[in-house]
Amino acid sequence: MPNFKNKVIYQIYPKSFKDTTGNGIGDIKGIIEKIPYLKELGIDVVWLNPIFPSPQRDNGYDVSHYTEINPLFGTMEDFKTLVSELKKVEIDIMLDMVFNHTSTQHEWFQKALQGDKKYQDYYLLRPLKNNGELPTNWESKFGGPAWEKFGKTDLYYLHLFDVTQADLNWRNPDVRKEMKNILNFWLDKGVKGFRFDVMNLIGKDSLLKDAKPGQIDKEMYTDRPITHDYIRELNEATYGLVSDTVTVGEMSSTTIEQSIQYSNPTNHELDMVFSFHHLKVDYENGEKWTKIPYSFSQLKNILNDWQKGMSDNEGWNALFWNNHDQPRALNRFGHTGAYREKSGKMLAATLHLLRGTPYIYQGEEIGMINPNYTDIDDFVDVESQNAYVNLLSNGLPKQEALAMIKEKSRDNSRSPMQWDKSRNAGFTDSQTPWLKVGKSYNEINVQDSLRDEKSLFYFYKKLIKLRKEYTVISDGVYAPYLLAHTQVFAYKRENVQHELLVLNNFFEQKVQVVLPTRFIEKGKVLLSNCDHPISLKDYRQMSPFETIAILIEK
Ligand code: TEU
Repeated sequence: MPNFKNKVIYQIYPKSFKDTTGNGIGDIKGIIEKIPYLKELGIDVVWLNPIFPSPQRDNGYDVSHYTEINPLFGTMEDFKTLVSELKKVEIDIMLDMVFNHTSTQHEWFQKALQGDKKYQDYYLLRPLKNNGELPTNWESKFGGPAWEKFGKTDLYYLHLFDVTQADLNWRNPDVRKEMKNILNFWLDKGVKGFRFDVMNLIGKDSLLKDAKPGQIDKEMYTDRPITHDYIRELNEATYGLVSDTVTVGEMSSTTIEQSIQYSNPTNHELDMVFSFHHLKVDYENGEKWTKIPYSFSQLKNILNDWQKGMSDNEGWNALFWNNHDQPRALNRFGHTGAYREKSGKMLAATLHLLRGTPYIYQGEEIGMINPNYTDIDDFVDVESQNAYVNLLSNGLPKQEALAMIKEKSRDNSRSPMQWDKSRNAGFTDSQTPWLKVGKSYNEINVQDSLRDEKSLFYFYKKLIKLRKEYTVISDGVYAPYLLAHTQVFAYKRENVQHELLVLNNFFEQKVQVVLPTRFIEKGKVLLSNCDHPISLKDYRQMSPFETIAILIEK
């Protein structure tokens, strides 16, 4: 079995994990301090969001140097200590490689600006059209056009994200060589994993064309065929040569078919992919800055399609509810009141028992919820700030625009980790953390979670352990069950030794269910989030947000 199937990956947002210097910003020493906590949870790999030098316009996704450590977070010595201390407890480290674009502060872009032709060919520079329009009609994902004037020249550079994030020209072999050198630099430092940011956007066509009326512009640069060649090239020159590496590509608006290609082992590209369709089920007409309740049937159908599609074709999913770009899953699909922990357990079981490699985003394991900021100035994310301005200029009243940002902002997940009940939740000694601590830290914190053996934390710990004990969880095939049910998400997993049935009630209402006779007769309860013992013979009804996993030994 490949190395990544029975692993669980924990995502750390370094800026918000633990501050040891008192400057209000988390750091590498803070992560080192918390290694015993990670060990207690039982995870195998730690993914760190970008820790490289960066002007932090997009919190490190605007990299200005790929082989150094941002002094904000510490030194290269600190990093080496982190790697070796993690190694002592058998945890590997995964770095976040932002290879689609660099910061405009990067030396390459700066040299290009000064007229150096070699570096100008590192970026996507184009003249205006004959009619004076921008080179293409593409929009930046953070709002506004995707082109910006290139210094004093007549050219424009492409930036699919912020204006300070200039897209790289992967058609240039020198750019690809730089990327390989960077990966090998980190592999030599003992790094075992890479998360590749928006990896399906790197391969642009040689001729960049307008989206036609009615066409979505992202089709013009997403999943272009050449992308697969570039990834294979990286694989064969870098991580593919090192044993036990784990790679995941973040794929923006991708398809199942493409993701099979990216992750099928015979293609030598990546181990797995992040896709986002299941987290757009509360977007009205695909638009993020809207506010509607999520569609359960859509959520279930998307997850089922991806599970089946990938399972039937040897693709591999990265499984996640949360990350640094998403509001907290409990606010979207669970409950933030009385059923917070119970619904958290249900969401955790739903995800960890699916086919794929689960990711836990810091704080998810203690049931953190959105920070409930009340002022627009509490939000710092560039995307949120841009969106607020746009919403206002579209005529939305201030209160409504704020309500929208509160619900959808990426800062919802970026608020500091809640360690204990002390000031600023034990995250920092500074008066002013870089982003405010969530209002809930008196009720939701690591200290309390560790004291209660029934807490969500220990439920996650159990799920991680089960994955290592049962290959049906790490490697079994997936099949849907009760697909048309309006309240329950259920599925089966199977391999030569076991059959596993998983039922999840996504609602606060109780619900009747009928178990297959085979499971009533031969099954044993492997996992449940109910306090009382369960008799499968009398099992007819699921309580609010209940999860149950039933195992049959073949
Ligand atoms: O995100 C890529 C992406 O397409 C998003 O998920 C996007 O940030 C979000 O949906 C906007 O609503 C990656 C990183 O995860 C993100 O933090 C960066 O801002 C982005 O790339 C640019 O590097």
